[in-house]
Amino acid sequence: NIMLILALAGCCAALPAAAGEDAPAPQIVNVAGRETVSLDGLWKTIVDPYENGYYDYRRKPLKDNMSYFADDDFDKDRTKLFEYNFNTDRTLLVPGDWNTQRPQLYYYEGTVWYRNLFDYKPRTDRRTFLYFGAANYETIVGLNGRKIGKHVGGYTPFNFEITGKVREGQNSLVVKVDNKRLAEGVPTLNSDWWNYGGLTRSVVIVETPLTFIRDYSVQLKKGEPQVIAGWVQLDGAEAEQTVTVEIPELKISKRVTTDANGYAAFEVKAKPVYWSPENPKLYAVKIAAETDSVNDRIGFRTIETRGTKILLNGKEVFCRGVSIHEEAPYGMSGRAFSGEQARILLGWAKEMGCNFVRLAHYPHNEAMVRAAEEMGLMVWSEIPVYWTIQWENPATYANAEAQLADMITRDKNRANVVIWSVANETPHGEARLKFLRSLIAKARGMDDTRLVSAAMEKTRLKPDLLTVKDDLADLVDLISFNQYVGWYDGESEKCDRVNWTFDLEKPVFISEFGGGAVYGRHGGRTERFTEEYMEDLYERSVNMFKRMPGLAGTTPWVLKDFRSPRRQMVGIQDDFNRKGLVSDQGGKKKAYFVMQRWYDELKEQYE
Ligand code: GCB
Repeated sequence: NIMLILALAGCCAALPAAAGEDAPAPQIVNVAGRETVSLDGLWKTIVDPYENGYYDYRRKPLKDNMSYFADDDFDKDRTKLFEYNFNTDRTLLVPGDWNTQRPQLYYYEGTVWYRNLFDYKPRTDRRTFLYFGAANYETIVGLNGRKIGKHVGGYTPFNFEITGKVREGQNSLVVKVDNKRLAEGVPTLNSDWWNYGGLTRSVVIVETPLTFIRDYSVQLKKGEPQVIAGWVQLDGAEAEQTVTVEIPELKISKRVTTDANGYAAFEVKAKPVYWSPENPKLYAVKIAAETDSVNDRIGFRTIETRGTKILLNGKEVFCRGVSIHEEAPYGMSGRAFSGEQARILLGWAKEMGCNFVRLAHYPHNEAMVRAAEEMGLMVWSEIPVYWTIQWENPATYANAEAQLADMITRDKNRANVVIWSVANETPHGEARLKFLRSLIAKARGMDDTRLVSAAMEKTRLKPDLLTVKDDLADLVDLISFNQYVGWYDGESEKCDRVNWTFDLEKPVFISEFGGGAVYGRHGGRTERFTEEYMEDLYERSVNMFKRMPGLAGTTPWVLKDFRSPRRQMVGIQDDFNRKGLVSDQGGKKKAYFVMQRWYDELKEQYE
């Protein structure tokens, strides 16, 4: 049947490249602990809203040598027609979002091309990878005129192997970053934070031995706090090697042999001093194979729930937290990426009395998690499954699961990370439950040592009696939910009237509450957007929490005012969600001190 053959041929021609062909290589962990060459700095850029450098005028993808990946220009041969030129175009700093670097890009959602010319000297005894801390949202990478891979998702790291593709002398690295929001994306079209685009985290070249230690897990064994357990994963032809896991301070030197897949698991008895907010103890750990070795600093602790309590190292703990967006402090604004920025943000949390932070609503940069670990802050880490994801779309699920897996892969050795969260304020329903059930299973399958949660929503039983009624609550370890009594739900006095009841025996965790105020704007306690309203709301909220059965933690929304396109009121919001306890310029609002006083009390009570 000729028609059928033609139809099939047509269909196949239109099929995207086989899955996996241009997918990133498996994630390399602890990149900071390896031989790297930074590609950070000023990159040449081309702003390309119509994707002219990628599609022809029939909207068919251009061949590499016709696209901007070719990195040709008019200066090379002035008899040829070129309508782009990286050399004469403008620059952007990497890492960094483009929105806050160039006024014309403030609201921009689309493609920007980045180019970096770098010199390199390949070595026959080394493999070479290109590692991106994150780029928002879809990234297509080209090297020396050829596309080498693609990644989707704005907040997780990815790396491509360029061994044999990177050449001696000058190399042209061209990256197409597109932050268009997509209905099928994770997050989807709608959210409440700025869609910062660009190469938002560092880009580095990672050099490894031919067979190298790609990944490892070194943590306390589930249920056995006197046993350190884990595994090592080699990558390369010499898969079978002797590997030693050394923790000199604990006098541990454990030898294992990797199998034909380069994998070995281990267990060793140990009596570490446990990591805790009061004593964020980390140990120097060295993983040494025959062909490679990696150093890290790793802490050990247990986290579990018993009834309505959260136990850290077997002891009841109240999570005195705050939610944080990954945005730079002091009006530097834009996406945060550095350890310095992390220490300022986390310093405000510490000063408020926190022992915990909720890193909302996506995985933050690794420097943030590591700074929190050193400063004694437990972490709730989440993926951007937010509001209305396409629950029935298998590609959306695969995307969400990949982001979850990459988050866990990157941060599984961080003792301070105690909660993986899979969703925020998602609408009830069968498809959603199935989607989230699979994500939860994935998280537990990869890591059985931590708690799994989701930020759910409240349900009203009677006008003044509230609860959480969500099938998801059965699947997660906490009854964690966002509630805005006194802001979206009534006036602040409502906090005095409502009571809460929960039918599950699990710790209750308020993952969000609060309201907005402009720093320095004053008025009566019932006038919205004044510091007095916000202070009053926080005082009443705290009183309400004191009556809440099983409460084990709170992370008010939010540490700092953050940019959001949903917040348009001029003179008050000016594109900022004003629920920060600290203003975007670093001013502490009155409500900050309400939290500080309460957290001081709680510290006394629990320590
Ligand atoms: C929420 C969301 C958070 C918003 C916040 C708000 O429930 O989880 O992302 O920013 O409310 O301010 O409305």
